[in-house]
Amino acid sequence: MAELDFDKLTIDPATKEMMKKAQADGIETIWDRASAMKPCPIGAEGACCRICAQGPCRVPAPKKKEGETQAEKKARMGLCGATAETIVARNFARMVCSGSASHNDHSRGVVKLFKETALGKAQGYQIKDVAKLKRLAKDWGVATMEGEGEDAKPRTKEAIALEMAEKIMFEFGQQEGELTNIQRAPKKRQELWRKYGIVPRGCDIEIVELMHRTHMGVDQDYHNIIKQCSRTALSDGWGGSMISTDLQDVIFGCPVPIAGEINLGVLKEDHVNIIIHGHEPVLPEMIYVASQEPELLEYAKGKGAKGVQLAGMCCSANEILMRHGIPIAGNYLQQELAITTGAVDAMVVDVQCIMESLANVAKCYHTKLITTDPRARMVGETMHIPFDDHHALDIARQVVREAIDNFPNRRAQVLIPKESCPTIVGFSYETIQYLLGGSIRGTYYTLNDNVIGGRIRGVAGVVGCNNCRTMHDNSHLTLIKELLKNDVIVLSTGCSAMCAGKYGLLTPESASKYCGEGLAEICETVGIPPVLHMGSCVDNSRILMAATACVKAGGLGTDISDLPAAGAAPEWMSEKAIAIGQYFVASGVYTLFGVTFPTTGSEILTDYLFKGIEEELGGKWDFVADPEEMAKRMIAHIDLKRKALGIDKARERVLMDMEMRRQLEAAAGGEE
Ligand code: NFS
Ligand code: SF4
Repeated sequence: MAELDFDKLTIDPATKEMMKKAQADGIETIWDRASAMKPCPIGAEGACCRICAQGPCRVPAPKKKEGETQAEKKARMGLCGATAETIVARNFARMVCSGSASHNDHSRGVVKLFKETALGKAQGYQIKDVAKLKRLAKDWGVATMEGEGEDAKPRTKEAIALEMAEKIMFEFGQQEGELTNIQRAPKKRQELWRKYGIVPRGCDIEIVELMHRTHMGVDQDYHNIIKQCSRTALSDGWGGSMISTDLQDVIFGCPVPIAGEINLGVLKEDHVNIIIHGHEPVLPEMIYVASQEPELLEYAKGKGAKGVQLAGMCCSANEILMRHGIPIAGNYLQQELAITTGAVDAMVVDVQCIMESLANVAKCYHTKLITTDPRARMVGETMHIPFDDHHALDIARQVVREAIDNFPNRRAQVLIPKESCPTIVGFSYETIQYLLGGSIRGTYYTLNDNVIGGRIRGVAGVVGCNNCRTMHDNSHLTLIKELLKNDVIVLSTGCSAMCAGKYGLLTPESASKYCGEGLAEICETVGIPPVLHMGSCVDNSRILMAATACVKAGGLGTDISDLPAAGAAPEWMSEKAIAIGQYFVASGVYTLFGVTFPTTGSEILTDYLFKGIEEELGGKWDFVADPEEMAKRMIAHIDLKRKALGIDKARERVLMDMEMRRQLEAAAGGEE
């Protein structure tokens, strides 16, 4: 195995400790493989076309700085004549396709469950948030009352839900017209989308069309390809993802602030440990119910365990954390390491972000790797227990029983890192509205007021993955701290939110430690953390809704692109992140990615994404590997928007000196 310099790979002490254990136990992890295999430089810049069998054709960008001559440019062409622009745009488009497909397919499952729940056929589920159901019914044109005048009486929640489910399901296959949720966007934004012809017609059609257009010999105009990328990504952000978030809230309850804990230290040596890993909260909800049932707890005791400890990983973790306070074992890069503790009796997975290597790691310990989704099987799985919403609770009980049965089989030395950190999560769009505006006022105006007054300089969305090609958690944490110091409030989801939690930033107390004076004051008055955990990656739709609410509350312009706001995914790796980035850009947000950017093979295309597109849609992409520089650009952008709004009080960016940094790190409990 490779010699690894652990201090360069992660800032998380728990992760470091487990990396060392993995090495000692002879377990290969993602970092070993990363040191043995460098990324392909041509693929990394999107400059390899392999969509037909005459290729692969490689058109890497020239290394020299001065730019290319016309002759050189001509030479950079695939066999069919495809230019670097076309090739790179097509590759980018296919990432958008896959990312949007993942979210929209997740969403389809939730709609199906919603329908079955309305029909009373989904075992264990019910419609929990009736108030949200009724609010949504209005958007979807579904009546909440029946009868006329004096005789009018409320419809049952099941009747409302059933009619709504049919309407929503229809939008997946809809061939023309506009997605219903588009109407939620600011008016100006909707008009812009219509002007450019990028209002999505349905959830599926845009993905199919984009796949078609990136087939050999179809769309050969990079600008036209990116236009369809926007349309496809919007069908995710304002379509599939938004539908998922809404219906998950209706079935499982809309998140409200709740306490939780995060990092590998949440596992318990004397308990049966079950990790739920993946993305769809559908089965995890029932596993949560099953894990609390007295019979199963008795059964666990019979096997010598003190109880059952459920913990989440990746976005499934965010979902059950923010609804039930179930602790999180870690973010994306910690999945192999969780098993390495030797204490995980079952790792239950569904879809997305699940490393295939888990099968090998699980075999080295006693861990049962249980796949639950017929769409995502693993050759090395211990068993497959397919989820079925008609028998969800029974299936969940079976899963928990499998884990309990495995408790006596632990064989390796168990070593659980001590690190875990308390968090307050569950800041849905509705909760933020309530906390800031109160139920009477019911708008985001208080937030706007503080932005206008300058106590809050701006709003940042910091989201997305971990990536083994960059130091684990470092960019998230550095970026977030810089933003807070400069009075920029942070909205976070996905693995980034988990990172914030691990270093203590999801507690109200952290505000006085990390924030500039203005932001600290607001957080203390309202009693919120300076980083608001808004959920999983499909819940980035909550950020779109929050941004829209800011626009509608008044005083900060008339479109999302007017807001002093920016978004970032400093450690992204997944295609879903690209889809999310594209729908944020198309919604008018300046969006920065770290690590690497997949279009650098074409200067012209990259230029368009980083500059030209802003003239059309008001948002644009950017790429910065260094998180401090990223913060600087986000803040500069926020200041620019403040200026345009005429609310630019002279404010200096606070630069952290070494001493401040040391103090912060000591406070966060980091090792460095
Ligand atoms: Ni988002 Fe969630 Fe994490 Fe990235 Fe994967 S878990 S959906 S894709 S890695 S943030
Ligand atoms: Fe090469 Fe054109 Fe085929 Fe792509 S489509 S592999 S550029 S010949």
